[in-house]
Amino acid sequence: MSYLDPQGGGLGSWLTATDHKRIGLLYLTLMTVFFFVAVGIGVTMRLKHLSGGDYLISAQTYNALFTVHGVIMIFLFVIPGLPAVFGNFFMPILIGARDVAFPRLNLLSWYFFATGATLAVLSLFTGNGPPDTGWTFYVPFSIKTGTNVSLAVFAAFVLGLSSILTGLNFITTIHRMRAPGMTWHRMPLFVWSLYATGWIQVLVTPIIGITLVLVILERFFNIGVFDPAKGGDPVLYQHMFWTYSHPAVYIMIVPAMGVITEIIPTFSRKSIFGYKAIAYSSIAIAGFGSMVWAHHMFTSGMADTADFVFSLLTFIVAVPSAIKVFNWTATLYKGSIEMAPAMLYALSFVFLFAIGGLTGVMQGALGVNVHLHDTYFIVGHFHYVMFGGTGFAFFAALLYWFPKMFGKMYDTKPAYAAWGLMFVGFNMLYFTMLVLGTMGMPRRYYAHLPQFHNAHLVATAGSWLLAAGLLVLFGNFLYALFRGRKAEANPWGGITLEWTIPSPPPQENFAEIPTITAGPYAYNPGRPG
Ligand code: HEM
Ligand SMILES: [Cu+2]
Repeated sequence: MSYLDPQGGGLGSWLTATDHKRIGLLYLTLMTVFFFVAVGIGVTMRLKHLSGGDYLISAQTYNALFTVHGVIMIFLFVIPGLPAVFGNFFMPILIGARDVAFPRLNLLSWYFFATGATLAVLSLFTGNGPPDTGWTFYVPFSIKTGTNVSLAVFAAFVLGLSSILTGLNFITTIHRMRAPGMTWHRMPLFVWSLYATGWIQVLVTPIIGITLVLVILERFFNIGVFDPAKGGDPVLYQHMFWTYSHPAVYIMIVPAMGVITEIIPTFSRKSIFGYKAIAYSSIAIAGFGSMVWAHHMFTSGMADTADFVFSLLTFIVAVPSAIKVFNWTATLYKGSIEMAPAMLYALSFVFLFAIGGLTGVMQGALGVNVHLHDTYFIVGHFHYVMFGGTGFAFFAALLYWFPKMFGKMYDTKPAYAAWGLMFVGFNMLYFTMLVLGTMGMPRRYYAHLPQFHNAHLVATAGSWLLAAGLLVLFGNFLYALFRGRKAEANPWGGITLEWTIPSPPPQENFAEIPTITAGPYAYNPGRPG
């Protein structure tokens, strides 16, 4: 019996599910809905820029839209996305376990997620208007504005609890529940990436929790931690915010790199090049990534020494990422490459993430940063990283694992067409933003000067192609769910554990817990896998 078969009670059996696979799907469902809402908001913001002046929506609405768009995309999609959906579904299977260490805690994480999401939505319709601070909730504006900031901040706080519980659960599971013979160095690299991510989630998320609680206390009781009029310090807020939020970008990107590391060997029919370097570079990124937060604050006021140290550390954290790119390329070299849709998205990840990473290194340079700070360049950069990186990895993961998760095959032709639309639209939209930024177009501006208008038109047209591509991609998945032909156990010829069990997986994953005798990517016997 597969995990999808009804266990009595229909919807009720899903909402009380403790099976890690069902919980993964609960996250996927909710997340997809929010993702499309936020895409709709993004497209609306772009429509506004069809005119340089007053058009379609008011300036105050624009402020609310970019806040809500950012909050949903960051806190409800890219941060939780890969661990909550694919980590939950596949990590136990990849280590040969029947579930995570604490299945009921896992369900509780989902409820925290759903509650946080609901509160975020409520913040739009209650109080004095939707929050208009931007997703960073910077003080002093966030303590002065009359809009519904307290509820939005509280929503983010509850989402943080969800993230911490997932991290704890994964770390414990990976330590305690590996199948016999699965040593640390025989663990699939996606599992390594989730392990590194788990530590970031557990160690830094409490910091944002405290920060957000302080904002609420400041709003209700004027305690004066951040308010300079009372002896507080607004720059302290930025330090606390980024001490979490920079490492949070590694909560997004490290599991994405893990996904890519599973896909590339499968479609190159080669074992991964430099297994240990990839495993330990995840840990290195988690470590160094936690020490670079103040590169968001070069223009906020710090001592020259501090500026220098944070700039240097920012350059250093690029090294472990570069190691991975090198190892992926070396894996492809002389591989017998099959350009399946999942592989195409995975390779696009490498390309788009490289642009995101390089533009990040540019901003790590002090002089360049002063010029680019708070321009569209920043918006272009983080969309390359988060959307081109984590987003494309999310789609690659869906294309790779969809047959396993649902037991259905999708049509590859629309998947290729979706890729074409998305790839062209994406670069039209965000590369143009990089150019606009260097020309001096500030971010979060409602209106723009005439000299920026043509570029804005290109970006807006790009947003249409991108959105069309997303609709084709997800339409194809929906169609496959209902009409797709039955998937085999191993449609891509993968050799990690999930491909050894039926599609969709049986309720307890394995009839018999496997015994592991080799590394996870032993495509070339005789060589160390
Ligand atoms: C079709 C897809 C998308 C479109 C058309 C779009 C468009 C936009 C636009 C126009 C802005 C406002 C720029 C400004 O005024 O400064 C923005 C901001 C933002 N977007 Fe997107 N976006 C899309 C997808 C995404 C995705 C997938 C993510 C995350 C993975 C994301 C994360 C953000 C964030 C964090 C902000 C910053 C909000 C702020 O500055 O406070 N976006 N986006
Ligand atoms: Cu950062």
